[in-house]
Amino acid sequence: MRHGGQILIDSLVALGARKCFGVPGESFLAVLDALHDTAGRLDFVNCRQEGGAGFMAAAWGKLTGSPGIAFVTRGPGATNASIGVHTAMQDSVPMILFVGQVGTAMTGREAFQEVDYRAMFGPLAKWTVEIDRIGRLPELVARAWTTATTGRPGPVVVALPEDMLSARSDVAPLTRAARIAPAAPDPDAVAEARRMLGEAARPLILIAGANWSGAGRAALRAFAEGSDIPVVAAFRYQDKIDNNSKVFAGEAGVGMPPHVRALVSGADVILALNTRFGENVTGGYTLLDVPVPGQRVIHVHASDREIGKVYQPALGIHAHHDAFVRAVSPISGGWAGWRAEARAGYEASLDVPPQPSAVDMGAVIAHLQEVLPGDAILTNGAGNFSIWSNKLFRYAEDARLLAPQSGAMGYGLPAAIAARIAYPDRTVICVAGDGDLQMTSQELATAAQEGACPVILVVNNGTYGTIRAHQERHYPDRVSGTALANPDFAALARAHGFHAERVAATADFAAAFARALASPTGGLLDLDVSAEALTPRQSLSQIRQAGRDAAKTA
Ligand SMILES: Cc1ncc(C[n+]2csc(CCOP(=O)(O)OP(=O)(O)O)c2C)c(N)n1
Ligand SMILES: [Mg+2]
Repeated sequence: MRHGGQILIDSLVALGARKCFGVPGESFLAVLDALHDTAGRLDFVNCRQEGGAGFMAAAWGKLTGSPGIAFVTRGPGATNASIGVHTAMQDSVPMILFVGQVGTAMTGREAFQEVDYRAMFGPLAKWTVEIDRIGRLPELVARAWTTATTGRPGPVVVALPEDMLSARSDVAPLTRAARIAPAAPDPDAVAEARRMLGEAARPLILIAGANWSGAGRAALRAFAEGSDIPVVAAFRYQDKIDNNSKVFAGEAGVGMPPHVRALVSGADVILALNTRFGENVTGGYTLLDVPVPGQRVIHVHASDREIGKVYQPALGIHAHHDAFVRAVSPISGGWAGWRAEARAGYEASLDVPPQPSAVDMGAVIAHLQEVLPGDAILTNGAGNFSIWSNKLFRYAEDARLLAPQSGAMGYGLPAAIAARIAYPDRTVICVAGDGDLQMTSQELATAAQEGACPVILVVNNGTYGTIRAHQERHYPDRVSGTALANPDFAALARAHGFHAERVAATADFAAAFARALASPTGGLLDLDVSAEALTPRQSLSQIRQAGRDAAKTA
């Protein structure tokens, strides 16, 4: 006989879970008890806030392809963790959030910290379940795992009433994970896709999603390069193809560069691989018409629920993108000129003028590009600062970007910690805004406790700059609710054992970065960046002036 906590934890070990993230709660003591016996096989990472734990689990899922596991307590823990669930959903990455629940004898009375999780997480998660019979624990945990990882991957929430964990049962835990071969495309559909692409004058490949295998990425590159078709990556998925490839043409995300807009709207056939047609990739649903775009879209997706969700494709192929790119052979369409023009647009977009700032982020990114190892992992949350590491850093074959499609501030630091835990030998750089970092800066303590400290670059401009920019554009000269009086970030990091420095001039960055990188206890560099340098090509004053001009003509 085992208690429910043991049945659950033994099952997760059998499924392949190695780490779980969370904040303890009295609602899942039996789980913590079971984890006492799995040290070194399945470890609990003690976080400081469930939002951090949720982000770590979402980032783990994105980076490893295996569900990121989080355990949080009922009510307050669940509500804190919900940001991770939302982010995993928008990112389409596998995650399982286990939440405590009141005992089944008192369900529905609004008992202490009770929440109806099916109602709460219904629209946030891919699936939510509450276990109400201990004998069904293995069945439902297995289903949670396969649901999180198949089709369009996503977050699953599993609620665990206290008595489901404390009761004992002789039900056998899971002993292995299901083996599921990815859906392969119908050969006729592959031939049809080749024929449609062959007829195109301006074909484009649009890639998205985290769940690409190494073989899939190699096949994608071989197909695109062999056919001379430009590749655009959806918002924050530019790390899925070597940015040095002659076919890579940029990112269709927030602040989409004009050459990418022109590519998406000007293409006549778009091969969309694993793409969820969200607001950002479509330029607010303007670059492709809803529901039938002028471009002929070939939409390849492993989930039937994504095909035709927004756009009616000219050809929908219900198959895994990895399997599709392995099945399709290159086409000679005479597109070298079109492809070269797309590439030239991307390369020109990397050229930025010197910035009006003590520390010039253009120079910082150029330095990172020079010194970071090829398999570095970069992370960020949300804010204008992310333009630098998202749009202006070139991701080589093995480099990875962990950045939330949900636009959630605070993701960067927890994601960097998860990355350091998943890959202790890789260099992990968190690029954070001053506002962004303070959403989850308490996780500095988690990093230190785990010995999983990244290097953090704080783009410190003393403002919620993104919102300030919108403010000046729409309500010029009326700054409201966007100024930040910040703590001494270097002192804060030092208090957690990090090596930390304030960098007040561009010329000091290289040496400071070398010291931060060399520190075994992680590093934080507080960069003196002017609010004037809010975007690479338009200063805050210019944004304000444009706002004033618009107000005058309105
Ligand atoms: C959790 C969350 N809250 C609020 C927002 C709205 N928001 C988007 S960017 C931003 C400001 C970011 O400030 P900072 O991190 O300092 O970056 P900056 O724009 O100054 O570069 C805010 C408040 C958000 N995206 N996520
Ligand atoms: Mg800021």
